[in-house]
Parts: sequence; C-alpha cells; structure tokens
Amino acid sequence: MKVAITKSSALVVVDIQNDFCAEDGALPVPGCRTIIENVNRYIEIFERTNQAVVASRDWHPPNHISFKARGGPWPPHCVQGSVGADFYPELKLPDRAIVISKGTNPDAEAYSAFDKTELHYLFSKLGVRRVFVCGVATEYCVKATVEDALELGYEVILLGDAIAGISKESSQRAIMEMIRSGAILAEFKDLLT
Ligand code: VGL
Ligand code: ZN
Repeated sequence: MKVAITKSSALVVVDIQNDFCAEDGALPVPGCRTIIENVNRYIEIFERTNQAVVASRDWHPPNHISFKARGGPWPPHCVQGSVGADFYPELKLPDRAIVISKGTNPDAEAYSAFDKTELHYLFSKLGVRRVFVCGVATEYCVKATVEDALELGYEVILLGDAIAGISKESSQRAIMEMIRSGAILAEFKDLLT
C-alpha cells in the first residue's frame, strides 16, 4: 500500500507525556518508549513537507473526574503543570508544533484530541482533510481521536508502527474497530516520501 502526505495532511501525536512514557510515570503504557523513534521519524517527514504537526496532551486539573478519588478508573496522571504532564523528553517536537490540551474540565471525561478543543476549527482554517495519527494509548486516546476524526469527515491514517496500548488484546481489538470505522492502517514503509 502507498499513502501520500498530501498538502491537506496533518500529523497528530497523541499524549507522548512522562506519565505515560517514563519508567516512573503514573500511568505507564508499555511500549510507549519503543515507538518514540518512529514517532520522531514521522515528525521529521511532516516537518520536511511543511505539513501541520499537532501534539495533544492530557492536561487534567488535580480533581479530575477520571481519577480514582472521584470514582474514576485511573490514578492521578498528567496533572496540569506537573512533570508527569510534560512531553516525554525524547519526543522531538518542532517549535512550530501545535499543542492541544484536553481533559481540562474537572467534571468531564475527555479522551479525544477533538473533544472540547480547538483542533477541528484549526484544521478547518488550515484546510486539513487527512489526518495521520500516532501515540498512546491505542485503546483510549488514540482510538477516541481516530473515531472523532472519522466522524468529523477526515480521512484517517492510523500509524500502526507508532502506537502503543495498555494491553495487547485490547489494543488489537481497538485497531480492528478503528479500521472498521474507516481508518486506514499504514506503516512507515507505506508512506510515499
Ligand atoms: C489516556 C487514560 C487516561 C490516554 C488518558 O492518553 O490514552 N488514557 N487518560
Ligand atoms: Zn487522562
């Protein structure tokens, strides 16, 4: 398969943050560190072709509804302004990268980079039609971002060699669901560069 990075393409790097990627992170996603090299390769290509690079970040207030203290499923993670919420240092984000913060409302769960953010508006302004998605976690924020993008009418390329999930089984299932929803699964070798 061959996929082009067209003039209306953007890269969305989902949640490569210390709490998900660092060894001592609050909510480690196994495999997060092993995809960084590939994520950086994708960033380089989008840089070279002058296409938009977006980095989403989980950016929770300390009393976020998804935290266990409030009956949610997760330990506190990616709290606004904490080291855990910083981008993982090995991620080579260009200065011009567009940073999208999500999950900022204490009372709302939000996994998608499009959920209550300005991303769709920004993409409309930039004329983006095709979105390439990588990052973590496959079953949560990657999947929610992909499904929202498809519903909003974007072409979505899921970068299979630059995503990592919390468990192997649920990641596999999530990938199949994203493909069923219309995402195209591709790898670095599939890109027309
Ligand atoms: C995520 C769990 C909780 C993610 C965010 O980025 O996939 N997962 N918050
Ligand atoms: Zn979160």
